[in-house]
Amino acid sequence: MTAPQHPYTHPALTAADPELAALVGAEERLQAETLRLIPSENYVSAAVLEASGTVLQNKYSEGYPGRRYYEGQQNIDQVETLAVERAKAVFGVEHANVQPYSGSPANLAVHLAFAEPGDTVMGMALPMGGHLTHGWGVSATGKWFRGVQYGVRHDTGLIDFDEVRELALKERPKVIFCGGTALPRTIDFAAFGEIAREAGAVLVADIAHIAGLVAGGAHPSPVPHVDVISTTTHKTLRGPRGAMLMSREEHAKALDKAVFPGLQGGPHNQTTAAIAVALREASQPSFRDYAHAVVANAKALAEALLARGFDLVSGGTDNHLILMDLTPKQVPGKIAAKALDRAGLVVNYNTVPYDTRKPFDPSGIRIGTPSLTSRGLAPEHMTLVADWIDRGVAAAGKGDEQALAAVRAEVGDLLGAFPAPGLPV
Ligand code: DSN
Repeated sequence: MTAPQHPYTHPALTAADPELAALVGAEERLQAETLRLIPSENYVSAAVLEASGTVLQNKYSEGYPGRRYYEGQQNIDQVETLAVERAKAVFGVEHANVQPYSGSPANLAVHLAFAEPGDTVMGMALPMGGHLTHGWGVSATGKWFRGVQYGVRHDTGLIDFDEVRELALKERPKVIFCGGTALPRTIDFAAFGEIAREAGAVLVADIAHIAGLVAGGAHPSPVPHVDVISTTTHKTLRGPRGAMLMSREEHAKALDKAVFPGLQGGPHNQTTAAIAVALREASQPSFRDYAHAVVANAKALAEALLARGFDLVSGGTDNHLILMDLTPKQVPGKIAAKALDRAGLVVNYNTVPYDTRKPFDPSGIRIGTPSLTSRGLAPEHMTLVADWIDRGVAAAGKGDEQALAAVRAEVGDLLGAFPAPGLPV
């Protein structure tokens, strides 16, 4: 395996805190030398990285542009306005709030805007591919609100819209969430829209996973069908760790009030700046190519995995994500994920719908193609990636560390030719 040199590019940090600088350097090497397959992760550009490490960090800005509780906002107001205007242009929405600290507070803000504590909210069950913050019991959204959950069909792994409609009409939730964290298929926003209108609910599309695909035209947009869009900015959108809420003008005030002062204090201006940069990148023609390449890679990888006998939830993928049930391979998800990590393939273990195992030791693993596409890997490389996963899972079952080391060497060899954005070379 080639061992590329990664000299520290953080001289002040290295001088002030060598221990911490060494950890940052080690993480840079890890991200350079491993194939990162976690579908919610990515590599930001050097420009996004620089924007998020600026003196904007030093400024308090409670409020919104032109309506702040602190002076000295001459530049910050323009930064936030730039981010907002770019979000509106990229996603074709009337209103954008770029202040939520991350996806979980963004979704809590949506609850705050449209429901009272104790009200019923509806989302996809976490073990079916939904998100904690869509009313799942262990989250504040499930403790302070009454969460009811829909799932996917056992036989197809797809959402059953008859079930969703029946539940919505029976429970009359104030808010319905669609979207999630382990959904390999296109979300039918139009079908959710019809149901939400019939039930009198506010429909929220959580597009955190697919925001970059929507921006790049590789997944249908929720805009004509939903009331609110919630998204993180750091997954397929390739921005900093942050979030946005978007809507038509009629919901702007409620959302803004819920984010600040409802839930948060001062926005993280350095993150707002980096979101603005990421949105500028997402508006370029090359980002459309990126979004479509993410999907092409995922489809090629799914085909190659199916050819090797893997059981994919819903039989494949339409987007960036593949959910694999390893039950037929007789290797638990956690054991497979940890072995693949030792082989230089970074994945996460995950429940699969109707999992008979526990969430902390489930049957599946979840993989995705956003990061490897950012490095320039193409469909022709996906046979190799599937082969490594196949060998890694087989080695996990046998405890064959030599086989894992062999895969790791091959991964390093290939990745040497595909430097990751934003990392020192
Ligand atoms: N962001 C989610 C994911 O990894 O998909 C978890 O909250």
